Amino acid sequence: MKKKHCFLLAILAGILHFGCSRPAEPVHLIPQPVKLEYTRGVHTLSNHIQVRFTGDEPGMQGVAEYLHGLLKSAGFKVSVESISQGTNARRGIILATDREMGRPEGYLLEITPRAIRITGGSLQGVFYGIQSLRQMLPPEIEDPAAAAGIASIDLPCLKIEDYPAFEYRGMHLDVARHFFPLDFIKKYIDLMALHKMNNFHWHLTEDQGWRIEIKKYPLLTEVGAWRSETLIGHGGRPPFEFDGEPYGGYYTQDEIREVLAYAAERFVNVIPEIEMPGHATAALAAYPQLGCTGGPYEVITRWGVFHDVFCAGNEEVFGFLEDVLTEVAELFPSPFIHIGGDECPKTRWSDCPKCQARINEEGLADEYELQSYFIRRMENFLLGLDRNIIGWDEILEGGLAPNATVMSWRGTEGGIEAAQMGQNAIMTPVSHCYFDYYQSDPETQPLAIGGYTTLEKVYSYNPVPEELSREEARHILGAQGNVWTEYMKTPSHVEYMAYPRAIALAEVVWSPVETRDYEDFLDRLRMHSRRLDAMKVNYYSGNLEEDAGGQTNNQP
Ligand code: TNX
Repeated sequence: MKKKHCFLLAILAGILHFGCSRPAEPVHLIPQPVKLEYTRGVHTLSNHIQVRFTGDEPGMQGVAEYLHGLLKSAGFKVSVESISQGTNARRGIILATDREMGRPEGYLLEITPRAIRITGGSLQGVFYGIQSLRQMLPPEIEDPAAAAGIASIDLPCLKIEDYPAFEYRGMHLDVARHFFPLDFIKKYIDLMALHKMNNFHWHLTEDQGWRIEIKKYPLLTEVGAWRSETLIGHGGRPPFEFDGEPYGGYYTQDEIREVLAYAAERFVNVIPEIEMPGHATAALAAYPQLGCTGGPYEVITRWGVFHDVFCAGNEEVFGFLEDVLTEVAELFPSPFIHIGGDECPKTRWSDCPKCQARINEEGLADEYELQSYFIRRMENFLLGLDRNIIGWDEILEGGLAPNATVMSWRGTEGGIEAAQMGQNAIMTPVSHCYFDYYQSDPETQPLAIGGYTTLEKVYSYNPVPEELSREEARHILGAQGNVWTEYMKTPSHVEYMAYPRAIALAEVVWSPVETRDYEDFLDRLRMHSRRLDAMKVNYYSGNLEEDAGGQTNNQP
């Protein structure tokens, strides 16, 4: 070849290498970022990637290592190095924080032909920038076996400016009606993080099982974590049919610490829920003296609301719950602890001399005020441990505890009432946020509790009720999807019910309401589903199959 041609070819190769004009696939992110602008060029990630982080930021090394882990599973060689603040690094993936940004969860992500720069309002913001980058990498990176063949990845140059609409972006999981293994809890948390969700509400105690080890009260798990059998089919009315199989399980405190460490690496706060005064039969089966009648009680084997609850007149009950909450608070760093408060029948209290004596001594009007007395006492105790309570919206009845956050589930009214009183609320109304409800024609679906909440309906949700003024609306912290598991026995069934509805909710709580566009969301979700496939998530796929009319071949 002539010298001149070689020279031209070298220039051409140079242009290609620096990617000044090569097109790359547009990105499809969920949740949709606040601002995304494509710039000229392509950034090519290939064999050796340098991750550089500002060294004097505590915790940044952990975030850099997390990114290292992601890229390593793509099969790349990665080095991680610390640089001092203010160093003008020009190549590699550069992680930094800028507290001046004023939005701790926000980030800027800039991809140029030479560098990828992620600047977060805090480490959490950097982490969310990394999640956006993760969603730009091929889905195979989620599955190390498939990722081995990736030689290089072309990313379009762009600039993203992003931050969440709401500070509370939650998913809940009931591990009491059915119990789920530790690995699945971690996967559930990782999926939350992928979609920039930040609060995992872990529903740990119920009538049908107590699932957290409490050192001071071993019978809670020796007795309370096990039921003799489980209802078959839908448990509306008798006659009931049972499977005759003992069922149970619980998490040790070490296992819980393992989950908390995993969640902390992903900036997911874990809120434990210890139910009181109702939904507590499993605890009563272990320690019958804590109920009004003294028992005997059995761990419940079917679904519903049950009459035996913690006695509100017995001091031993408060001592017991304070001990339990002390261990819980030692384990969980969460600023919030959920104390339940829902569906507490007042029948036993009406007939109980101790409860009636308490009503008299405290000058309470009725059993509703007795429930409020109960919750306020627990709130006071937890405030002493520097924690705030969250309770289901029934905690408004008989008077709201003064620092409580209300989880509005029976509708939006509870949240509206709390916000109008100047107290915080998290929206989780059955109408839009119950992922145990049918998501498509029940004829085509596995047995569920009832209801009908499609993906589109979840996507249409606006957590701020119209009734609120701007000032009151500030008390709406965000929203949460609830996954009650009466009718879900396996992790794959939980995934089938939770996904993709949880992804729609993730966009509702993160992206500005003005950017909401269901068709566009579906297009992005179709692309995104390849990542879910690589992560082996058993999401319901009926929404993604054009003209399928809700029919899908996949099942739990
Ligand atoms: C109501 S939501 C409950 C749960 C059930 C759920 C089923 C709430 C605070 N209580 O105990 O599992 O309905 O959808």
